[in-house]
Amino acid sequence: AAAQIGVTGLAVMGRNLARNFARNGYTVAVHNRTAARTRALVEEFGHEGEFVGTESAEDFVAALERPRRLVVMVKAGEPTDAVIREFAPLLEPGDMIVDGGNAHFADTRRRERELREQGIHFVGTGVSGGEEGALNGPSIMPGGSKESYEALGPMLEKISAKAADGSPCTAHIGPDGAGHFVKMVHNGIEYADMQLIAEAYQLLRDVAGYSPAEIADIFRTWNTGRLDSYLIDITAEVLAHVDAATGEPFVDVVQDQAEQKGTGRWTVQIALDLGVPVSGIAEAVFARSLSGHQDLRDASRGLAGPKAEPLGKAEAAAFADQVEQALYASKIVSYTQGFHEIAAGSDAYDWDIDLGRVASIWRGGCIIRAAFLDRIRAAYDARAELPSLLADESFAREIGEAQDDWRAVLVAATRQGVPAPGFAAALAYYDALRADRLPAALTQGQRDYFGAHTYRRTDREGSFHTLWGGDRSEVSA
Ligand code: NBP
Repeated sequence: AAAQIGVTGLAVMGRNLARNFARNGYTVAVHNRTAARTRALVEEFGHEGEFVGTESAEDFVAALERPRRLVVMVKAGEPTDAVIREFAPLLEPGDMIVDGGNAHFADTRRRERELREQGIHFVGTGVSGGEEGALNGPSIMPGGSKESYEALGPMLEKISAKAADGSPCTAHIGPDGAGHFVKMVHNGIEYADMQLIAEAYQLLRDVAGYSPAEIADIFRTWNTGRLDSYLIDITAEVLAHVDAATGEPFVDVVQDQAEQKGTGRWTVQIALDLGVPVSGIAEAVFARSLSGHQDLRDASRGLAGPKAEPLGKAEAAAFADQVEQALYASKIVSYTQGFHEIAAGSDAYDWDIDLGRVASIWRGGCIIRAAFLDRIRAAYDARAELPSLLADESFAREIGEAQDDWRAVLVAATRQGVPAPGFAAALAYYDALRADRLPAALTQGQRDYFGAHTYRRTDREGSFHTLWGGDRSEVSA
Protein backbone atom coordinates (compact mmCIF):
# COMPACT_ATOMS: atom_id res chain seq x y z
CA ALA A 1 0.00 0.00 0.00
CA ALA A 2 1.24 3.50 -0.79
CA ALA A 3 2.23 5.26 2.41
CA GLN A 4 0.57 8.56 3.25
CA ILE A 5 3.61 9.75 5.08
CA GLY A 6 7.27 8.81 5.44
CA VAL A 7 9.66 9.34 8.30
CA THR A 8 13.42 9.25 7.82
CA GLY A 9 15.67 9.46 10.88
CA LEU A 10 14.50 6.85 13.37
CA ALA A 11 16.27 7.78 16.61
CA VAL A 12 13.95 8.41 19.58
CA MET A 13 12.04 11.31 18.07
CA GLY A 14 11.58 9.94 14.56
CA ARG A 15 10.68 6.47 15.77
CA ASN A 16 8.04 7.80 18.11
CA LEU A 17 6.58 10.19 15.55
CA ALA A 18 6.36 7.34 13.04
CA ARG A 19 4.56 5.20 15.63
CA ASN A 20 2.24 8.10 16.41
CA PHE A 21 1.26 8.40 12.71
CA ALA A 22 0.77 4.62 12.47
CA ARG A 23 -1.30 4.44 15.64
CA ASN A 24 -3.54 7.10 14.14
CA GLY A 25 -4.28 4.91 11.15
CA TYR A 26 -1.80 6.24 8.61
CA THR A 27 0.44 3.99 6.55
CA VAL A 28 3.97 5.13 7.35
CA ALA A 29 7.06 4.50 5.25
CA VAL A 30 10.13 4.41 7.48
CA HIS A 31 13.77 4.88 6.63
CA ASN A 32 17.04 5.49 8.46
CA ARG A 33 20.64 5.94 7.34
CA THR A 34 21.57 2.86 9.36
CA ALA A 35 19.05 0.26 8.21
CA ALA A 36 19.23 -1.73 11.45
CA ARG A 37 17.12 0.94 13.15
CA THR A 38 14.45 0.64 10.46
CA ARG A 39 14.30 -3.12 10.88
CA ALA A 40 14.17 -2.82 14.65
CA LEU A 41 11.25 -0.40 14.46
CA VAL A 42 9.21 -2.63 12.18
CA GLU A 43 10.01 -5.73 14.23
CA GLU A 44 9.26 -4.18 17.59
CA PHE A 45 6.29 -1.97 16.76
CA GLY A 46 4.96 -3.39 13.47
CA HIS A 47 1.84 -4.58 15.30
CA GLU A 48 0.87 -1.00 16.17
CA GLY A 49 -0.09 -0.09 12.60
CA GLU A 50 0.93 -0.12 8.94
CA PHE A 51 4.65 0.42 8.44
CA VAL A 52 6.55 0.10 5.16
CA GLY A 53 10.17 -0.55 6.04
CA THR A 54 12.59 0.69 3.36
CA GLU A 55 16.35 0.52 3.14
CA SER A 56 17.26 2.77 0.23
CA ALA A 57 16.34 6.38 -0.46
CA GLU A 58 14.80 5.27 -3.78
CA ASP A 59 12.58 2.66 -2.12
CA PHE A 60 11.55 5.12 0.55
CA VAL A 61 10.49 7.75 -1.98
CA ALA A 62 8.77 5.13 -4.15
CA ALA A 63 6.73 3.95 -1.17
CA LEU A 64 5.06 7.35 -0.72
CA GLU A 65 1.77 8.43 -2.30
CA ARG A 66 1.88 11.73 -4.22
CA PRO A 67 2.27 14.51 -3.43
CA ARG A 68 4.85 12.97 -1.12
CA ARG A 69 5.07 13.91 2.52
CA LEU A 70 8.51 13.16 3.85
CA VAL A 71 9.30 13.88 7.48
CA VAL A 72 12.98 14.31 8.36
CA MET A 73 13.89 13.70 12.01
CA VAL A 74 17.68 13.73 11.99
CA LYS A 75 20.22 15.63 14.00
CA ALA A 76 19.89 19.34 13.22
CA GLY A 77 22.57 21.07 11.13
CA GLU A 78 24.69 19.37 8.48
CA PRO A 79 22.85 16.00 8.75
CA THR A 80 19.63 17.78 7.66
CA ASP A 81 21.40 19.22 4.61
CA ALA A 82 22.86 15.79 3.83
CA VAL A 83 19.40 14.23 3.93
CA ILE A 84 17.98 16.99 1.69
CA ARG A 85 20.82 16.47 -0.79
CA GLU A 86 20.03 12.78 -0.84
CA PHE A 87 16.26 13.02 -1.26
CA ALA A 88 15.57 16.24 -3.17
CA PRO A 89 16.76 14.84 -6.54
CA LEU A 90 14.29 11.97 -6.14
CA LEU A 91 11.28 14.23 -5.50
CA GLU A 92 8.87 16.00 -7.84
CA PRO A 93 7.18 19.40 -7.77
CA GLY A 94 4.45 19.53 -5.14
CA ASP A 95 6.19 17.08 -2.82
CA MET A 96 6.88 18.15 0.77
CA ILE A 97 9.94 17.79 2.99
CA VAL A 98 8.99 18.33 6.61
CA ASP A 99 11.98 19.06 8.84
CA GLY A 100 10.92 18.24 12.39
CA GLY A 101 14.39 18.71 13.89
CA ASN A 102 15.48 21.66 15.99
CA ALA A 103 16.81 23.66 13.04
CA HIS A 104 17.88 27.28 13.25
CA PHE A 105 15.19 29.30 11.46
CA ALA A 106 17.82 30.97 9.25
CA ASP A 107 18.82 27.52 7.93
CA THR A 108 15.15 26.78 7.37
CA ARG A 109 14.74 29.99 5.37
CA ARG A 110 17.69 29.04 3.20
CA ARG A 111 16.50 25.46 2.64
CA GLU A 112 12.98 26.64 1.87
CA ARG A 113 14.28 29.09 -0.72
CA GLU A 114 16.50 26.50 -2.39
CA LEU A 115 13.83 23.82 -2.54
CA ARG A 116 11.15 26.24 -3.70
CA GLU A 117 13.12 26.66 -6.94
CA GLN A 118 12.58 22.96 -7.50
CA GLY A 119 8.87 23.25 -6.68
CA ILE A 120 9.32 21.33 -3.43
CA HIS A 121 7.61 22.58 -0.29
CA PHE A 122 10.03 22.71 2.60
CA VAL A 123 8.11 22.73 5.85
CA GLY A 124 10.33 23.69 8.78
CA THR A 125 8.42 22.37 11.75
CA GLY A 126 8.99 22.83 15.44
CA VAL A 127 8.11 19.75 17.48
CA SER A 128 7.98 19.98 21.25
CA GLY A 129 7.22 17.45 23.92
CA GLY A 130 10.32 15.28 23.84
CA GLU A 131 10.14 11.54 23.29
CA GLU A 132 6.89 11.14 25.14
CA GLY A 133 5.20 13.94 23.22
CA ALA A 134 6.36 12.60 19.86
CA LEU A 135 4.64 9.30 20.66
CA ASN A 136 1.47 10.44 22.36
CA GLY A 137 0.93 13.90 20.95
CA PRO A 138 3.40 16.76 20.64
CA SER A 139 2.82 20.43 20.09
CA ILE A 140 3.65 20.95 16.42
CA MET A 141 4.66 24.28 14.89
CA PRO A 142 4.81 23.99 11.09
CA GLY A 143 6.09 26.83 8.91
CA GLY A 144 6.21 26.77 5.12
CA SER A 145 3.65 27.48 2.45
CA LYS A 146 -0.12 27.57 2.99
CA GLU A 147 -0.55 24.86 0.33
CA SER A 148 1.72 22.52 2.24
CA TYR A 149 -0.39 23.02 5.35
CA GLU A 150 -3.50 22.08 3.39
CA ALA A 151 -1.93 18.74 2.55
CA LEU A 152 -0.27 18.15 5.89
CA GLY A 153 -2.37 19.98 8.44
CA PRO A 154 -5.09 17.35 8.90
CA MET A 155 -2.47 14.67 9.61
CA LEU A 156 -0.56 16.89 12.02
CA GLU A 157 -3.79 17.83 13.75
CA LYS A 158 -4.58 14.18 14.18
CA ILE A 159 -1.25 13.21 15.79
CA SER A 160 -0.80 16.38 17.85
CA ALA A 161 -1.69 16.86 21.47
CA LYS A 162 -5.15 18.22 22.20
CA ALA A 163 -5.81 21.10 24.54
CA ALA A 164 -8.35 20.72 27.34
CA ASP A 165 -11.08 22.08 25.03
CA GLY A 166 -10.23 19.39 22.47
CA SER A 167 -8.55 21.64 19.90
CA PRO A 168 -5.36 20.34 18.27
CA CYS A 169 -2.02 21.75 19.40
CA THR A 170 -0.85 22.56 15.91
CA ALA A 171 -1.59 25.25 13.35
CA HIS A 172 0.12 26.85 10.40
CA ILE A 173 2.52 29.36 11.94
CA GLY A 174 3.64 31.27 8.85
CA PRO A 175 5.94 31.10 5.81
CA ASP A 176 9.46 29.62 5.63
CA GLY A 177 11.25 29.83 9.02
CA ALA A 178 8.25 30.92 11.13
CA GLY A 179 7.67 27.50 12.67
CA HIS A 180 11.26 26.99 13.74
CA PHE A 181 11.44 30.57 15.02
CA VAL A 182 8.41 29.99 17.23
CA LYS A 183 9.87 26.68 18.44
CA MET A 184 13.10 28.49 19.27
CA VAL A 185 11.28 31.08 21.38
CA HIS A 186 9.25 28.29 22.99
CA ASN A 187 12.54 26.82 24.17
CA GLY A 188 13.76 30.22 25.36
CA ILE A 189 10.62 30.60 27.43
CA GLU A 190 11.14 27.04 28.67
CA TYR A 191 14.61 28.01 29.89
CA ALA A 192 13.13 31.03 31.70
CA ASP A 193 10.34 28.97 33.29
CA MET A 194 12.88 26.40 34.51
CA GLN A 195 15.20 29.07 35.88
CA LEU A 196 12.37 30.83 37.76
CA ILE A 197 11.27 27.52 39.25
CA ALA A 198 14.86 26.78 40.22
CA GLU A 199 15.15 30.14 41.96
CA ALA A 200 11.88 29.57 43.81
CA TYR A 201 13.25 26.22 44.98
CA GLN A 202 16.51 27.69 46.18
CA LEU A 203 14.77 30.51 48.04
CA LEU A 204 12.43 28.04 49.73
CA ARG A 205 15.41 25.97 50.72
CA ASP A 206 18.03 28.58 51.68
CA VAL A 207 15.86 31.43 52.94
CA ALA A 208 12.82 29.54 54.30
CA GLY A 209 14.75 26.44 55.36
CA TYR A 210 12.44 23.84 53.80
CA SER A 211 13.67 20.36 52.81
CA PRO A 212 13.36 19.11 49.22
CA ALA A 213 10.43 16.88 50.25
CA GLU A 214 8.64 19.83 51.86
CA ILE A 215 9.31 21.94 48.79
CA ALA A 216 7.87 19.16 46.63
CA ASP A 217 4.65 19.49 48.61
CA ILE A 218 4.64 23.25 48.17
CA PHE A 219 5.02 22.82 44.40
CA ARG A 220 2.20 20.26 44.43
CA THR A 221 -0.04 22.84 46.07
CA TRP A 222 1.00 25.49 43.58
CA ASN A 223 0.20 23.07 40.80
CA THR A 224 -3.48 23.17 41.79
CA GLY A 225 -3.61 26.94 41.23
CA ARG A 226 -2.67 29.44 38.57
CA LEU A 227 0.84 27.96 38.20
CA ASP A 228 -0.67 24.62 37.13
CA SER A 229 1.77 23.35 34.50
CA TYR A 230 3.83 20.41 33.34
CA LEU A 231 7.08 21.95 34.59
CA ILE A 232 5.73 22.60 38.10
CA ASP A 233 4.36 19.07 38.15
CA ILE A 234 7.67 17.43 37.24
CA THR A 235 9.52 19.74 39.62
CA ALA A 236 7.54 18.25 42.50
CA GLU A 237 8.36 14.75 41.24
CA VAL A 238 12.08 15.47 40.97
CA LEU A 239 12.23 17.12 44.40
CA ALA A 240 10.36 14.28 46.07
CA HIS A 241 12.63 11.65 44.54
CA VAL A 242 15.12 9.98 46.88
CA ASP A 243 18.38 8.53 45.56
CA ALA A 244 18.33 4.77 46.03
CA ALA A 245 22.10 4.45 46.43
CA THR A 246 22.54 7.00 49.20
CA GLY A 247 19.07 7.65 50.64
CA GLU A 248 19.71 11.35 50.05
CA PRO A 249 17.34 13.64 48.17
CA PHE A 250 18.01 13.03 44.48
CA VAL A 251 18.52 16.77 43.92
CA ASP A 252 21.44 16.68 46.36
CA VAL A 253 23.37 13.97 44.54
CA VAL A 254 23.16 15.53 41.08
CA GLN A 255 26.04 17.81 40.00
CA ASP A 256 24.84 21.40 39.95
CA GLN A 257 25.95 22.21 36.41
CA ALA A 258 23.13 22.74 33.91
CA GLU A 259 23.72 21.89 30.27
CA GLN A 260 22.14 23.30 27.15
CA LYS A 261 21.79 22.33 23.54
CA GLY A 262 21.50 25.79 22.04
CA THR A 263 17.92 26.85 21.35
CA GLY A 264 17.81 29.05 24.46
CA ARG A 265 21.05 30.69 23.41
CA TRP A 266 19.66 31.27 19.89
CA THR A 267 16.59 32.93 21.38
CA VAL A 268 18.82 35.45 23.10
CA GLN A 269 21.16 35.91 20.12
CA ILE A 270 18.25 36.61 17.79
CA ALA A 271 16.64 38.91 20.35
CA LEU A 272 19.85 40.92 20.41
CA ASP A 273 19.76 41.14 16.60
CA LEU A 274 16.12 42.22 16.62
CA GLY A 275 16.64 44.63 19.53
CA VAL A 276 14.09 42.92 21.75
CA PRO A 277 14.75 42.99 25.51
CA VAL A 278 14.44 39.37 26.65
CA SER A 279 16.35 39.91 29.86
CA GLY A 280 14.61 37.11 31.77
CA ILE A 281 15.39 34.54 29.10
CA ALA A 282 18.96 35.84 28.88
CA GLU A 283 19.42 35.44 32.64
CA ALA A 284 18.20 31.87 32.36
CA VAL A 285 20.76 31.08 29.66
CA PHE A 286 23.52 32.84 31.62
CA ALA A 287 22.55 31.03 34.83
CA ARG A 288 23.12 27.69 33.09
CA SER A 289 26.41 28.90 31.70
CA LEU A 290 27.54 30.25 35.10
CA SER A 291 26.69 26.94 36.75
CA GLY A 292 29.04 25.18 34.35
CA HIS A 293 32.06 27.32 35.24
CA GLN A 294 33.22 25.13 38.07
CA ASP A 295 36.72 26.65 38.04
CA LEU A 296 35.31 30.14 38.48
CA ARG A 297 32.99 28.96 41.23
CA ASP A 298 35.78 27.16 43.08
CA ALA A 299 37.93 30.28 42.89
CA SER A 300 35.09 32.38 44.35
CA ARG A 301 33.99 30.22 47.26
CA GLY A 302 35.81 32.28 49.85
CA LEU A 303 34.14 35.57 48.88
CA ALA A 304 32.30 37.35 51.67
CA GLY A 305 28.52 36.97 52.03
CA PRO A 306 25.89 38.13 54.49
CA LYS A 307 25.27 36.37 57.77
CA ALA A 308 22.40 33.94 57.17
CA GLU A 309 19.30 34.41 59.31
CA PRO A 310 16.95 31.48 58.70
CA LEU A 311 13.25 32.22 58.98
CA GLY A 312 11.01 30.85 61.72
CA LYS A 313 8.26 28.39 60.87
CA ALA A 314 5.38 30.87 60.57
CA GLU A 315 7.57 33.30 58.66
CA ALA A 316 8.63 30.51 56.31
CA ALA A 317 5.03 29.70 55.37
CA ALA A 318 4.29 33.37 54.67
CA PHE A 319 7.49 33.59 52.64
CA ALA A 320 6.45 30.58 50.55
CA ASP A 321 3.26 32.43 49.59
CA GLN A 322 5.32 35.43 48.60
CA VAL A 323 7.58 33.26 46.46
CA GLU A 324 4.50 31.98 44.64
CA GLN A 325 3.59 35.59 43.82
CA ALA A 326 7.13 36.40 42.71
CA LEU A 327 7.27 33.30 40.54
CA TYR A 328 3.94 34.07 38.91
CA ALA A 329 4.79 37.72 38.27
CA SER A 330 8.20 36.80 36.82
CA LYS A 331 6.54 34.19 34.62
CA ILE A 332 4.20 36.83 33.20
CA VAL A 333 7.27 38.90 32.36
CA SER A 334 9.16 36.10 30.61
CA TYR A 335 6.13 35.27 28.45
CA THR A 336 5.73 38.98 27.72
CA GLN A 337 9.33 39.06 26.52
CA GLY A 338 9.03 35.84 24.50
CA PHE A 339 5.86 36.96 22.74
CA HIS A 340 7.48 40.31 22.03
CA GLU A 341 10.30 38.44 20.29
CA ILE A 342 7.84 36.43 18.20
CA ALA A 343 6.03 39.64 17.22
CA ALA A 344 9.34 41.25 16.28
CA GLY A 345 10.42 38.22 14.23
CA SER A 346 7.05 38.18 12.52
CA ASP A 347 7.45 41.86 11.57
CA ALA A 348 11.04 41.48 10.46
CA TYR A 349 10.34 38.50 8.20
CA ASP A 350 6.74 39.26 7.18
CA TRP A 351 5.35 36.13 8.73
CA ASP A 352 2.06 37.52 10.01
CA ILE A 353 2.12 35.22 13.03
CA ASP A 354 -1.08 35.02 15.08
CA LEU A 355 0.20 35.27 18.67
CA GLY A 356 -3.06 34.00 20.19
CA ARG A 357 -2.79 30.91 18.04
CA VAL A 358 0.77 30.31 19.20
CA ALA A 359 -0.40 30.44 22.82
CA SER A 360 -3.24 28.15 21.90
CA ILE A 361 -1.06 25.39 20.41
CA TRP A 362 1.31 25.50 23.38
CA ARG A 363 -1.52 24.56 25.72
CA GLY A 364 -0.84 20.85 25.27
CA GLY A 365 1.97 18.48 24.30
CA CYS A 366 4.92 20.81 24.79
CA ILE A 367 7.24 21.33 27.74
CA ILE A 368 5.77 24.71 28.72
CA ARG A 369 2.17 23.50 28.56
CA ALA A 370 0.18 25.21 31.28
CA ALA A 371 -3.22 26.54 32.22
CA PHE A 372 -1.58 29.97 31.96
CA LEU A 373 -1.40 29.72 28.14
CA ASP A 374 -5.18 29.78 27.93
CA ARG A 375 -5.01 33.18 29.60
CA ILE A 376 -2.49 34.42 27.04
CA ARG A 377 -4.64 33.13 24.21
CA ALA A 378 -7.63 34.94 25.71
CA ALA A 379 -5.61 38.16 26.01
CA TYR A 380 -4.69 38.09 22.30
CA ASP A 381 -8.17 36.97 21.29
CA ALA A 382 -9.59 39.98 23.09
CA ARG A 383 -7.07 42.29 21.44
CA ALA A 384 -5.01 40.93 18.56
CA GLU A 385 -2.87 44.10 18.44
CA LEU A 386 -1.99 43.94 22.12
CA PRO A 387 1.38 45.74 22.26
CA SER A 388 2.57 43.68 25.23
CA LEU A 389 1.07 41.08 27.52
CA LEU A 390 1.55 43.56 30.35
CA ALA A 391 -0.94 45.81 28.55
CA ASP A 392 -3.63 43.18 29.06
CA GLU A 393 -5.88 44.31 31.90
CA SER A 394 -6.04 41.02 33.73
CA PHE A 395 -2.29 40.38 33.62
CA ALA A 396 -1.65 43.99 34.66
CA ARG A 397 -3.99 43.55 37.61
CA GLU A 398 -2.40 40.27 38.72
CA ILE A 399 1.13 41.55 38.47
CA GLY A 400 0.07 44.68 40.35
CA GLU A 401 -1.33 42.52 43.13
CA ALA A 402 1.86 40.44 43.21
CA GLN A 403 4.38 43.25 43.17
CA ASP A 404 4.70 43.89 46.91
CA ASP A 405 5.46 40.24 47.57
CA TRP A 406 7.73 40.07 44.52
CA ARG A 407 9.78 42.93 45.91
CA ALA A 408 9.81 41.39 49.40
CA VAL A 409 11.17 38.13 48.00
CA LEU A 410 13.99 39.96 46.23
CA VAL A 411 14.78 41.93 49.37
CA ALA A 412 15.04 38.67 51.31
CA ALA A 413 17.12 37.07 48.57
CA THR A 414 19.50 40.00 48.52
CA ARG A 415 19.73 40.16 52.29
CA GLN A 416 20.52 36.45 52.54
CA GLY A 417 22.83 36.40 49.56
CA VAL A 418 20.76 33.96 47.52
CA PRO A 419 21.00 34.70 43.78
CA ALA A 420 17.67 35.20 42.02
CA PRO A 421 18.70 36.66 38.65
CA GLY A 422 15.50 35.66 36.86
CA PHE A 423 13.20 37.22 39.48
CA ALA A 424 15.39 40.34 39.61
CA ALA A 425 15.60 40.78 35.83
CA ALA A 426 11.85 40.37 35.52
CA LEU A 427 11.16 42.97 38.20
CA ALA A 428 13.65 45.39 36.65
CA TYR A 429 11.91 44.97 33.29
CA TYR A 430 8.55 45.66 34.91
CA ASP A 431 9.81 48.71 36.76
CA ALA A 432 11.60 50.04 33.69
CA LEU A 433 8.50 49.74 31.55
CA ARG A 434 6.33 51.52 34.08
CA ALA A 435 8.84 54.29 34.82
CA ASP A 436 7.92 57.85 33.84
CA ARG A 437 11.51 58.68 32.99
CA LEU A 438 14.43 56.37 32.33
CA PRO A 439 18.10 57.26 32.78
CA ALA A 440 18.42 56.70 29.03
CA ALA A 441 18.27 60.51 28.83
CA LEU A 442 21.60 60.62 30.66
CA THR A 443 22.98 57.90 28.39
CA GLN A 444 22.06 60.03 25.39
CA GLY A 445 23.81 62.99 26.99
CA GLN A 446 26.98 60.94 27.45
CA ARG A 447 26.82 59.67 23.88
CA ASP A 448 26.44 63.22 22.62
CA TYR A 449 29.35 64.33 24.82
CA PHE A 450 31.93 61.81 23.68
CA GLY A 451 30.73 61.01 20.18
CA ALA A 452 28.45 63.84 19.02
CA HIS A 453 25.76 61.18 18.57
CA THR A 454 23.01 63.84 19.03
CA TYR A 455 19.78 63.59 21.02
CA ARG A 456 16.12 64.46 20.69
CA ARG A 457 14.43 66.88 23.08
CA THR A 458 11.23 66.39 25.04
CA ASP A 459 9.89 69.79 23.99
CA ARG A 460 10.83 70.22 20.31
CA GLU A 461 11.10 68.14 17.13
CA GLY A 462 14.48 67.47 15.59
CA SER A 463 17.97 66.25 16.53
CA PHE A 464 20.33 68.33 18.58
CA HIS A 465 23.94 68.43 19.65
CA THR A 466 25.52 70.38 22.49
CA LEU A 467 28.96 71.88 21.83
CA TRP A 468 30.46 70.17 24.89
CA GLY A 469 34.03 71.16 24.07
CA GLY A 470 33.09 74.75 23.36
CA ASP A 471 30.60 77.17 24.87
CA ARG A 472 28.05 74.39 25.48
CA SER A 473 25.43 76.03 23.33
CA GLU A 474 23.04 73.77 21.47
CA VAL A 475 22.92 73.39 17.74
CA SER A 476 20.44 71.62 15.46
CA ALA A 477 22.01 68.48 14.07
P1 NBP B 1 19.43 12.77 17.06
O1 NBP B 1 19.42 14.26 17.08
O2 NBP B 1 20.30 12.06 18.02
O3 NBP B 1 19.81 12.30 15.57
C1 NBP B 1 19.99 10.94 15.27
C2 NBP B 1 19.42 10.62 13.90
O4 NBP B 1 20.06 11.41 12.88
C3 NBP B 1 19.67 9.18 13.53
O5 NBP B 1 18.54 8.72 12.82
C4 NBP B 1 20.88 9.28 12.63
O6 NBP B 1 21.01 8.20 11.75
C5 NBP B 1 20.55 10.53 11.88
N1 NBP B 1 21.69 11.11 11.14
C6 NBP B 1 22.81 11.72 11.59
BR1 NBP B 1 23.25 11.90 13.34
N2 NBP B 1 23.62 12.14 10.62
C7 NBP B 1 23.00 11.78 9.47
C8 NBP B 1 23.34 11.95 8.12
N3 NBP B 1 24.44 12.58 7.74
N4 NBP B 1 22.48 11.45 7.19
C9 NBP B 1 21.35 10.84 7.57
N5 NBP B 1 20.97 10.66 8.85
C10 NBP B 1 21.79 11.13 9.81
O7 NBP B 1 17.94 12.20 17.17
P2 NBP B 1 16.70 12.64 18.08
O8 NBP B 1 17.09 12.90 19.49
O9 NBP B 1 15.62 11.67 17.79
O10 NBP B 1 16.30 14.07 17.47
C11 NBP B 1 15.91 14.23 16.12
C12 NBP B 1 15.66 15.70 15.87
O11 NBP B 1 14.57 16.12 16.68
C13 NBP B 1 16.83 16.61 16.25
O12 NBP B 1 16.92 17.65 15.33
C14 NBP B 1 16.47 17.13 17.59
O13 NBP B 1 17.05 18.38 17.87
C15 NBP B 1 14.95 17.25 17.45
N6 NBP B 1 14.21 17.22 18.71
C16 NBP B 1 14.57 16.38 19.70
C17 NBP B 1 13.84 16.35 20.88
C18 NBP B 1 14.21 15.40 21.97
O14 NBP B 1 13.59 15.48 23.03
N7 NBP B 1 15.15 14.51 21.76
C19 NBP B 1 12.74 17.17 21.02
C20 NBP B 1 12.37 17.99 19.98
C21 NBP B 1 13.13 18.01 18.82
P3 NBP B 1 21.85 6.89 12.20
O15 NBP B 1 20.91 6.05 12.99
O16 NBP B 1 22.23 6.27 10.90
O17 NBP B 1 23.03 7.35 12.99
